[in-house]
Amino acid sequence: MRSITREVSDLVNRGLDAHVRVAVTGLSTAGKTAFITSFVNQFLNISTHDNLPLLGAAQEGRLIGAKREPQTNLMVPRFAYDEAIEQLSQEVPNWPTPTRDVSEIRLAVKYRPKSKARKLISKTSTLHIDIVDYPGEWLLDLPLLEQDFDVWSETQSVALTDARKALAKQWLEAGTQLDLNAPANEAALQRVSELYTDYLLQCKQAGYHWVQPGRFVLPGDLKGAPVLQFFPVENVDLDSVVKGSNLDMLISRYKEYQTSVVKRFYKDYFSSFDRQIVLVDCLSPLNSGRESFQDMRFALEQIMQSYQYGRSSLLSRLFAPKIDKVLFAATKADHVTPEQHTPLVSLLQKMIHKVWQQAAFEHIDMQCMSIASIQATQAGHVYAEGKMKSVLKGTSMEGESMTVFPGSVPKSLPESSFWQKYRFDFTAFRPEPLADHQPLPHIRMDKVIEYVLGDKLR
Ligand SMILES: Nc1nc2c(ncn2[C@@H]2O[C@H](COP(=O)(O)OP(=O)(O)OP(=O)(O)O)[C@@H](O)[C@H]2O)c(=O)[nH]1
Ligand SMILES: [Mg+2]
Repeated sequence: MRSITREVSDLVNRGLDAHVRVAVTGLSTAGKTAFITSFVNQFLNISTHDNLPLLGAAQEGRLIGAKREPQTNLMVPRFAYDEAIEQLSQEVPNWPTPTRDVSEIRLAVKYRPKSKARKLISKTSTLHIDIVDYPGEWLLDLPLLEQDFDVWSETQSVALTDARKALAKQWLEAGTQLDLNAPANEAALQRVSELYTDYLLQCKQAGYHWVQPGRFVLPGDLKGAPVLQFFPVENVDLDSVVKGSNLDMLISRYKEYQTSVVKRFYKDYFSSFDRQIVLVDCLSPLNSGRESFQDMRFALEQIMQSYQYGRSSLLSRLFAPKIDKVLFAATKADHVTPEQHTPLVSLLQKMIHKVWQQAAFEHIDMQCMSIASIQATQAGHVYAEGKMKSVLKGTSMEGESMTVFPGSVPKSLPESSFWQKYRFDFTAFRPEPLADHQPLPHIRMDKVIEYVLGDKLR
C-alpha cells in the first residue's frame, strides 16, 4: 500500500495527464507520411471501430476516444493529415504527396487507466501524443560532428565508387578548375556547390541511400542558403589555409553546417523525443539489386548510431538523449504474401544486427516488425501448375486489377549468387477506395502502437 501511496503522490506531482513525443523517421519513400496518416487515423477511429484488436488498452475496452489538438511547438510545420486523407478518399484514391521536411501533429487519447495509482485519482486519463516526421537522411550527418573538413573530404573521396564517380563527373571537373587559394569568390563556390548537390541528388535518384550531407538533398527551409554551399576537396592541409581564400570559406561553411544544422537538429529535436519509430522499405532495394541493397544496409547502420548513446558517445556528450524504445518496422508488407512476413522481419533484423546488440547493452529497448500502414492488397490463393499458390490481388497505379506473386523474401542477407538468379517483382499498388467513415485498412498498426505506447496507456 505504501508504494501505491508513493506512486499516487508522484502522479499528482507530475500531473495526471501524460505527454509523449514519438518520432517517425526513415529514408525517402520509406513510408513515413503513409504511416503517420494511418497512426492518427487509427486513433481517431477507436471510439467507433474495432480497428486495433492487438492493442492491449483496446482489447480491455479502456480506450474512450481520441481527438486532434493544436501542436505546442509553433516553429514546426503541421503534418498534413487532412490533405493526406483527402487524397486517399478520392474516387480514384492517391497516395499522399511526398514530403521534404520535418512536420508535427498532436493527439489527445482519453482512456480508463488500469494502474491502481492512476485509478485512485481519476477514472479517466489523457495521453497527449506528439508525432514528429523527419527525414532519416538527417541522421546520416551525425558522423560529421566528429570530422574536421579534411577528414570529411577524405571520407567523401573514398566513397566515390566507379558508379558514383560517373555521376560526379561534372562536379569533379568544375572542382579541379577552381583555385582554392584564390580570394573567396562566392559566385564560383555557389556554381561548384550546385554541381555537387546535383551529384548527390543523382545518387539518390540512382537508388543510393548513403548520401551526405543529408540537408543537401532534403534542405527543408534552408534551400539556397550559403550554409548548404560547400563541397569536399582533396588533400586539404588545415595548417596552411590561406586566409580569405576559397578554401577558407569552404571550411567555415562546413563548420557552420556542423553547428547550426547538424548540432541544432540533435539539440532542438532529437533530444526531445521519447520514442522512435524507424521505417525501412526493405523491398525496393531487393528489387533494384545488390548495390542498392548494400547501400541501404550501410545507411541503416549509420542511422542506428544515433541510438547508441552510451555514456562516452558523441550524443551523450552533447546532451542527454532520452529515447528508451526504438521500433524498426519493415513497411509495405502488403507487397508480399503473408507467409513472407516472417522472413521480411528476419531480413530486417539481420540488416541492423550489429548495432542492435550494442543498443540492447545500453538498455534501449528495440524491436523489429513488418507492417503495412495502409494496406493496398488482399492476399489469396490460386491453383496453378498442379498446386495452390498464395498470391496478392490489388489495383495497379494505372487502375488495372492485378493478381501477382511478387516473390519470396530472403530471410537473411543475400549472398552474391542470390543476385544473379533472383529478382523481386515489386509493383506499386494504388490504395483501395476508402469506404465512408471507415478507418484505413492496415497490417499490424495495432502491434506497433502497443509496443510504442502500450505502457503509457496503462
Ligand atoms: N502498398 C503500400 N504502399 C505503401 C505503403 N506505405 C507507403 N507506400 C508506398 O510508398 C510511397 C511512399 O510513401 P510515403 O509515405 O510518401 O513515404 P515517405 O517516407 O513519407 O516519403 P518522403 O516523404 O517522400 O521521404 C507511397 O506513395 C506508396 O506508393 C503501404 O503501407 N502499402
Ligand atoms: Mg513523407
